[in-house]
Amino acid sequence: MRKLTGKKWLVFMLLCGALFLIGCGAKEAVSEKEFVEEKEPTKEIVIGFSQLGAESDWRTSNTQSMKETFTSKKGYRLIVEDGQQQQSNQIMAIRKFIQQEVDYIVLAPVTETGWDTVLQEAKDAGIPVIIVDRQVDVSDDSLFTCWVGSDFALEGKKAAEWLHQFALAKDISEQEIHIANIQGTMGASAQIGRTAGLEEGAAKYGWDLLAEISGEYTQAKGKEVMEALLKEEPQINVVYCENDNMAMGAVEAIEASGKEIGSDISKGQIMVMSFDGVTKNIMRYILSNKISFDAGCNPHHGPRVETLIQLLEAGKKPDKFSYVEERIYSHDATVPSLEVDGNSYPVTVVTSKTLEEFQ
Ligand code: GZL
Ligand code: ZN
Repeated sequence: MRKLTGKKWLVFMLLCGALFLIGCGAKEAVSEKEFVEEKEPTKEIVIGFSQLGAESDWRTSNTQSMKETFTSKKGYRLIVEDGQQQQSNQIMAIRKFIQQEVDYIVLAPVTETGWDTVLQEAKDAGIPVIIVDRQVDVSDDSLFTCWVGSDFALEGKKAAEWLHQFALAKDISEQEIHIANIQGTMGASAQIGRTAGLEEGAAKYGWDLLAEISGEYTQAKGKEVMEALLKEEPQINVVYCENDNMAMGAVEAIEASGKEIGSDISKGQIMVMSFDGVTKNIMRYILSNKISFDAGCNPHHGPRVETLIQLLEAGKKPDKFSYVEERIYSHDATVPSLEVDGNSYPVTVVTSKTLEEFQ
C-alpha cells in the first residue's frame, strides 16, 4: 500500500479513530441490543391453594383440575394445602401463604362462616383471594376478590322437581314418599342449597321427610348413617344423598340389609338420589339403577380460576360471582326434562354409550 503522507495520513488516522469508536459503539449497541433482546424472565405467578380436604371423588377431581391447570411450564407455582375438612387447618394455610407472600390465594372453604379475620389479614397483605366451590358468608364482600362454583340451591330444586315429576309419572301419591336426607358437611354451601331444595319440595308436595342427618360427604359415614336409618325408619323408600360418596355408602348398607334398591318404590324398592356425577363409577351406579337420579356438580374449576387470574393480571375486574354449567343424570327417561324457576333443563339418561364416552 503506497505510503501515506501529511494530510492524507491525518484523514486516514481520523477515519480509523472514527471506525474504532463506531466499532465500540456498535459493540456497545450490540451488547445493548442483546441485553434488550434477552427476554425478561416472565414473572412466575405463585398461587396458594387451601383445599378443604380429600373426602370425596368430587374433591379429588377438583384438586386435580387445579394441578393440571397451574403448571410450572405455564409459569405458575401452585402450593396446595389439604385442610382435612378442618377450618382451623385452612386458616393456618392462608396465614402461611401470607407469610410466603404468594401472588394469589385460592380458597375452597369447608363451611361458609368464620373467615372474616383471616381474609382481612390477606386483604391487609394486599393478596387477592379467589373463593372456589362453596361460598364464604362474610360481613364485607370486599374480603374476597371473586368466587366461582355451582348454584347449590338450583341443584336442590332440580332434584326436588325431578322427584315430583317422577311421582306424578309413576302415579305415586306424594304422601306415599318417605324420604331420608343424608346431608353433607353442615354449614357447607352445597349442604345448605341441596337441603333447602328438598325441604321446599317436601313442604310444597307433602312428602314425608322422615330424617335429616349428616354423612360428612364421605362413603364410610354415609354407610353408617344409612344402617342406623334402616333400623329407625323402616318405611323409608327414598334416600336423598347430598353427594355420590355418601350414596355409595348408603347403597352398601341397603344391599346388606336385604332390601331392594330401585325406582319401583310402590313395590317396596328403595330409590337412591344423589349429587355430583363426577366419575365413570357413578355412571355405572346410575346405569344399574342403584342411583336413579344424580344432579351433576362440576368440579373442574382450574380453567375458570386461571381465567380469573389472567383478568386480574391484566388489571381487569372479573365478575364477583361466576357459576359453572352442570348436567342432570337419571337411570331412565321417566322425567325427560325439568322446569325450575322458569328455565328448562334436559335430563341425560345414562346408557352404556354415556359410560363409554365418560372421561
Ligand atoms: C360441591 C362440593 C361438595 C361435593 C361433595 O360443589 O362442595 O363437596 O358435592 C364434596 O362431593 O365433598
Ligand atoms: Zn331400569
